[in-house]
Amino acid sequence: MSYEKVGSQTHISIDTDGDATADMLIILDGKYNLDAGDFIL
Ligand SMILES: [Ca+2]
Repeated sequence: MSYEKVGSQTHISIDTDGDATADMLIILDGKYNLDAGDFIL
């Protein structure tokens, strides 16, 4: 899982099958500093 700030949003990319290509993208409206502790996966 990784995230990047894009403009005024934060994009979270999640690779669910381990092939190094993101399969899910979550877009947060706003800029956030995230870490693994912010998620329950
Ligand atoms: Ca993948």
